[in-house]
Amino acid sequence: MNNSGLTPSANSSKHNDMANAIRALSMEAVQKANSGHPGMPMGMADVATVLYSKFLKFDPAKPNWPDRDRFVLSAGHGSSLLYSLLHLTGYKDLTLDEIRNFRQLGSKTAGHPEYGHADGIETTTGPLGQGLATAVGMALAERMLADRFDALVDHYTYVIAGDGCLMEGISHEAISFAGHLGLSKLVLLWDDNSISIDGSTDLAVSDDQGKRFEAAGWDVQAVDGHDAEQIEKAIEAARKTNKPSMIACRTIIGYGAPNKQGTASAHGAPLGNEEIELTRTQLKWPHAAFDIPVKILDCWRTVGTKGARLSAAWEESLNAQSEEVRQAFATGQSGELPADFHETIATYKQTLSDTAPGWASRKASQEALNVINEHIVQTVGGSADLTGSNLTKTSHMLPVTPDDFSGRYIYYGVREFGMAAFMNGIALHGGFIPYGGTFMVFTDYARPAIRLSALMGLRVIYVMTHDSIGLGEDGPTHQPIEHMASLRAIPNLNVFRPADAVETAECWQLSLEAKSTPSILSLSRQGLPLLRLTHTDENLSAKGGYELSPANIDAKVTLIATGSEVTIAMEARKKLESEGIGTRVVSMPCWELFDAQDMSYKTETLGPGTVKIAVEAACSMGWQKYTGLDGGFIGIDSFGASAPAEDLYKHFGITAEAIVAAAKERL
Ligand SMILES: Cc1ncc(C[n+]2csc(CCOP(=O)(O)OP(=O)(O)O)c2C)c(N)n1
Ligand SMILES: [Mg+2]
Repeated sequence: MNNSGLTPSANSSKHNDMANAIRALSMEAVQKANSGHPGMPMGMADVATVLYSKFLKFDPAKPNWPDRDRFVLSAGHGSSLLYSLLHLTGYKDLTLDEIRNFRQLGSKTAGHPEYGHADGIETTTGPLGQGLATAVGMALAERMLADRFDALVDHYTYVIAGDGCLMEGISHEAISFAGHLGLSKLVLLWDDNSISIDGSTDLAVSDDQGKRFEAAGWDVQAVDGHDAEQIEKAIEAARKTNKPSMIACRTIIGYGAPNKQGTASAHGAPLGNEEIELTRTQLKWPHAAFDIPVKILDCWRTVGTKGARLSAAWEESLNAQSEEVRQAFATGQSGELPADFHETIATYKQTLSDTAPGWASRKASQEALNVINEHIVQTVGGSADLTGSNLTKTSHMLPVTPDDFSGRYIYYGVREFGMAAFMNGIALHGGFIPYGGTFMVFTDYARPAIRLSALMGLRVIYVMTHDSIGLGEDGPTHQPIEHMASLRAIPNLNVFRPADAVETAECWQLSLEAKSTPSILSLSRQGLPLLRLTHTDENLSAKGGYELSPANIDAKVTLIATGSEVTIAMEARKKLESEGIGTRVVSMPCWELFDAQDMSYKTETLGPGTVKIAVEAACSMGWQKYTGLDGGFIGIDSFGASAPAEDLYKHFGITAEAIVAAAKERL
């Protein structure tokens, strides 16, 4: 079977048995589900066996032990590799029944690894390349937390990535950023099998991956990915370098399946019963399906129990810390906010209502952050090269640099997708609350990772400024139109568009309090007058929408607006009321929170029996759920244009006059 010159027989029989247990479980689970990817787990079984048995620091009995090594299966289609490892090493969640139930409804063994379904799954993977970028975020968080708690944090981040992960554009952002920061405790094991779905990778790619990584500042090695000794030596060396490490593991996809190995046919389909029998013979694995002989299972369980000693030692070092240090560490891990956080924001809101600043909401965000970052030490800010525009950096924040990880501000560079995935990794790692900014229009560049923040239920806060044609001269490439609607379409994502400085503070509070929901803060470039002149301690944005201004006379019209257009709605209200048409204004900073209110609150707030006009400098999609088919919409359903903001608002008809006309038309 050494059709590529590999010498697996040189491995110890114990190693071969352990690796074959992974191969067997993986091919059998895929066969039983009649779907899945046997090739990658079978090809990487030797590498995974060496990694888990010789290096990975983990304790299945304490799966969330903060100082465990992180293992990320970036090639998420190979999920059965991870499930096999978790089962074999003794994670309680991953019973043999779960393996048998691979890919079935309600099982913990979904088609791709899903964060939160079972202990030991450190992140959701499947969208290729993102796992690698998420792992970079984890490795960065490790360095930063180690800087703060050096006696308590010292672990590695290991990634298995395939050809697909390395072809994806985000791999460039991830590799480049990790190399720049010198994340030396990041070890990437590349499943170098030269096969992807369409066939040989040389159909589409001819990069010299080693040179590519080297150019980005990584240490690079290459090994026979079926030779346990070579793998072990390479990982050993990788752990010692002062650079992130990539080990190209030359493997045969579907290793052991005589007719399918080394070909794309092993990638993503069951091998078939006949081929499975031939594989058993070839691997000298005579055991029945899902039967792991006790002796081999024992070897694996011994690997699993080794970690207990390490996690206990870690507990001891935790207990040896001062009460203050333990408390600080625990707070970071729990992600709880200070008990007086609401009060702090309320006090700050009072000063806003008193002084009525006319800040752009991006500026209001920075001012809120001045209060927040002072109060919550876990926040870590950043921007994708738009710090001065996003206003994400507060005065006392020092940058994170390759030589100093004590800072709280990350210059992510022009890497929006990377930034979002790194923030997912930081949030998953624990100890920090990441927020990061770019222009709202470039949520498109970050979207796949925003989607995973939402799917995983992570507290990641996206500070998205320049949120409409109100940004002016930069023109239509920079002016978001469909972005609010497209982001609102993502489940479990709170999309906030605050109207003034008070609402901005409230939306920041809500973003931080939402421990399992990411948030988008959609913020204006242009100045906005303060509308909330009467202070209340209550966070009015918490209900998503509320009556900002009642009608002075019998209400005939309800204007529902968000962000910068609330000001315009307030102007229109004044005009309508001066003509004897009672008009209410509802500010709606967050659809998702409004939708979660009870029906009577929603109906009442939307003004039953009144003419409803929605106002938002974005596309109309979705607004009819509040206005009804007979309601009106003032916004923009085309691309914008390059001109001063004021001219654009007039040109596209987002004006108080247009609102008045739309209301009157319907009365
Ligand atoms: C972003 C993204 N694009 C496409 C896919 C579909 N897909 C799953 S695996 C795969 C090929 C991956 O090739 P490789 O990483 O070499 O895996 P191998 O075939 O070696 O297991 C593709 C295109 C995906 N999961 N994610
Ligand atoms: Mg491949």
